[in-house]
Amino acid sequence: MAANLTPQYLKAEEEYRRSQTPEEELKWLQVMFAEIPKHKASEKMQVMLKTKIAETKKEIEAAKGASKKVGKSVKIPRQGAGTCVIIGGPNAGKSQMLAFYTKAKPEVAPYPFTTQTAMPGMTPWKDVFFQMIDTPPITTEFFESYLYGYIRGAELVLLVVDPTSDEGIQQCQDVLDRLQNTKTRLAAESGLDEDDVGLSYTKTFLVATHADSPDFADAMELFHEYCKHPFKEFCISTVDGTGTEELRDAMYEAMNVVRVYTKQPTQKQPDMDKPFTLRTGGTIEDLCNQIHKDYATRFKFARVWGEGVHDGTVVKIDYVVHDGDVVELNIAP
Ligand SMILES: Nc1nc2c(ncn2[C@@H]2O[C@H](COP(=O)(O)OP(=O)(O)O)[C@@H](O)[C@H]2O)c(=O)[nH]1
Ligand SMILES: [Mg+2]
Repeated sequence: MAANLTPQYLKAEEEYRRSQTPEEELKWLQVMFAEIPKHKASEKMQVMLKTKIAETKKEIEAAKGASKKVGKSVKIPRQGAGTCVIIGGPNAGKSQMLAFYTKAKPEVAPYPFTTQTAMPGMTPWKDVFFQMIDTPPITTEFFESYLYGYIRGAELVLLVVDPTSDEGIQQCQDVLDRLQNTKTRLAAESGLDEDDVGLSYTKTFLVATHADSPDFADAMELFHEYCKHPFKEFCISTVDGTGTEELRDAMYEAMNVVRVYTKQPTQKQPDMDKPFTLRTGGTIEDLCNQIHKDYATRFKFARVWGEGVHDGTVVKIDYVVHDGDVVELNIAP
């Protein structure tokens, strides 16, 4: 877009995209509107934001009047460096992936609809963890509407397919069709639609399971013939481990975070086994906010050891941290 968008705007846009309630949406839309540069190039965007704000206010009002919906929406709190949602048709190998990467114990079975509710687990990557969520299958007849919220809120979606099964390829296409015309879509990269801020795209990997099968190569050829998709592709086997570490690295990379190690001014050595994770581009202020709600206001200065600076350099609160930085926060009592 031609408009020069501020980091604050981009951050609000990211939060808006991942909002789970209309109230959250309204809050971030208002920040976006306040932050958008008010000039000719952004006029269309300003109008779109105003309309969206009005619509969202109406939606909130309407919801107040109506009695509370009782769906079996399962709210899963975000944990760790980021979230990766596993979706796909029946029997694609979704639950087995969760069981492989995490300590969660989902039911794994060679018949469909074994998984009826979403289940989270934490997967390790070096010294941090990120979250993975297994979900019920998506078919032409069956779709849990809370999945929209999970997909929007996630850093990454894994669309899982078993290309070696008779129905696997069609079932994967069914999932793609199902999300095709909704406001929550799968894409090669996350973002909002340039012409409609209500339309969100979540970064997706296509994950083909059963790479241990002797039929796998032929099956993939057939898959590519029938199923066109724009996603980065991974071939894995949760039986012999093929491709699983490459996928783990790529999942972590998609979380788009940096690790920061903190130390107290009185400490000689930092806490090297418990890093904080901040979104790439995050600042000392973001770190303060993660640790304590009034650290940012009591902040005096920080010292940083790491890639971007000489050891122990004194920095201000807007310093952008790098992966692996050690930060000593000096906070007023
Ligand atoms: N050989 C092989 N079998 C797998 C693989 N992934 C899953 N399976 C099997 O495929 C069946 C369906 O797996 P499951 O994870 O329950 O599928 P879901 O319905 O997508 O959750 C189970 O019998 C799994 O053991 C894999 O990579 N290789
Ligand atoms: Mg399952």
